[in-house]
Amino acid sequence: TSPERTLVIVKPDGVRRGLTGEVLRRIEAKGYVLVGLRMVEATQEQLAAHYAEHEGKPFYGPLVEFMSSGPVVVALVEGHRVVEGFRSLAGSTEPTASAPGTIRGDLGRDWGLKVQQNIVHGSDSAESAARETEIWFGAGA
Ligand code: YYY
Ligand code: MG
Repeated sequence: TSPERTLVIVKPDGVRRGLTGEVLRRIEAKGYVLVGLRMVEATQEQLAAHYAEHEGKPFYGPLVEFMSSGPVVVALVEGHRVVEGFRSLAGSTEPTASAPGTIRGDLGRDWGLKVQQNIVHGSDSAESAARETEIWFGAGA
């Protein structure tokens, strides 16, 4: 079987704060391989598809607005158990509660806003990764 892949997004807060290189550095330092990389202004269609599971939740509107607030950097990352591995590198959803050593724990904090600006997204399963890869890189990536 081919190595597992995950879909990583450096969110607008991460790009604005100049943390894109730091996030990619941590991915590469862990030994994962970047197999796709692009900077984009996310469309409403991409965000609606990407966050379909959260539609109707109180943070959904602020989340889509935040994700549209500037460019994002989308990376396709490959490696054995990389889905679980990148979630571990990223830390938990709330930056304040994320363990030091993780991206969100080291670099993120709670800003008292309606939505967690937590620097990165990482797919939560191989199935999600395949679905998200098509959204951001198109079919056949
Ligand atoms: O996978 P992960 O990003 O850690 O969290 P999800 O539960 O998938 O939520 C996606 C995204 O939504 C999260 O990164 C921040 C935001 N969010 C929020 O602002 N407040 C919540 N209570 C839950 C999620
Ligand atoms: Mg998620």
